[in-house]
Amino acid sequence: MKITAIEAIPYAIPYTKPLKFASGEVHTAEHVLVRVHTDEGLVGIADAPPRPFTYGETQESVIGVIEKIFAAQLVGADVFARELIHARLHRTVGNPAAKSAIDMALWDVTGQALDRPVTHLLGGYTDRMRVSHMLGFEAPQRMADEASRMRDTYGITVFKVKVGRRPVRLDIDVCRALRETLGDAAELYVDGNRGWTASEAAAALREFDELGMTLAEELCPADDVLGRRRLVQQCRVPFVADESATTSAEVTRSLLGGDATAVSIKTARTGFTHSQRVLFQCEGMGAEVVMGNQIDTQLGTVCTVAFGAAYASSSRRAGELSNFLDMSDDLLTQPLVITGGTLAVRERPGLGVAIDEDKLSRYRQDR
Ligand code: MUC
Ligand code: MG
Repeated sequence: MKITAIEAIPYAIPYTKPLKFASGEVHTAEHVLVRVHTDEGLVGIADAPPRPFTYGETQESVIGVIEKIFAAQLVGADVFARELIHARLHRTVGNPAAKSAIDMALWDVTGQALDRPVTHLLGGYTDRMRVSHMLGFEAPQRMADEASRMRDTYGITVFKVKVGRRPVRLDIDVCRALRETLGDAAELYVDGNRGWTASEAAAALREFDELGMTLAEELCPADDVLGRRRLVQQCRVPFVADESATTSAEVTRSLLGGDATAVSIKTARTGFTHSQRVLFQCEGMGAEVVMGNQIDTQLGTVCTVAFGAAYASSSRRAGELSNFLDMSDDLLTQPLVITGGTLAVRERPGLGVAIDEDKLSRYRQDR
């Protein structure tokens, strides 16, 4: 089966509540829907969320690289020749969201062609994941109220708390309010998006220990090499590399260099193919993984849960699967449902999802 065309469609859907964190804020999902067409009539889909503040991609760059470079390299290629396709994509540096969307859309086609869900093709370990909800910057009481609402409405009991503000006390107060409101039954962990210096983060770690935080992610920049290494040595819980380790080579450097002891895997930036490589590498090196959220839509979230549920090691911890709840609308015909604090995989061929064409017409920005 051959690739005949790749569409890159820009669209914008506002958030009902913006997500704010140390490296940026997102008010509108300005993403790119990628559709890979084949000569057998099957069409694979995936979402590309540009994150200029982390990887330098924009909606325009995702569309540009797909239309000007990747389409010309891939049209005519065999859908199943995954290594050859990746070798061609690899000739261009960077552009992780654009490459990942193409990769996942091709897996979608493969699943449809074999009449099997992608999650089964990847590994088929389990049919659902526990959900972790990410709480963006707000005042302590508002964040505690949001967490209580998520617990009462969806049964979510795991929360990732965005930290990295100054003074450090601001975020300590938030974590304390969350612990007081949710009690010991809730799992809480923190993500600093490189907002603090290593010494600010070290002071915060001591308080986080008392509050029972279970993971610490990107509290200071990994480029502050020695400071970060000292911080990781002091950390009593797994220290997660997210944006500082986005390729398997970076993961190796990060784990061997003492920049981190655990890794966040985001299908939005490593697709399924490179997420597999990172996951197997982490298993081999004895590092835990967390399925992260790149502020994903429902389509992005379907991909995260399809991958996370496929393996024992990626489904052990709760996955970050709920940020789509803050979007005012979505493109899927059938919405995702979180119940009992879990999200189920789609048990249909491919990714098992379809785009609502009326909604796409409403939100697309190229017509
Ligand atoms: C995270 O884990 O850092 C914030 C920006 C982004 O790309 O992902 C998020 C969440
Ligand atoms: Mg992070």
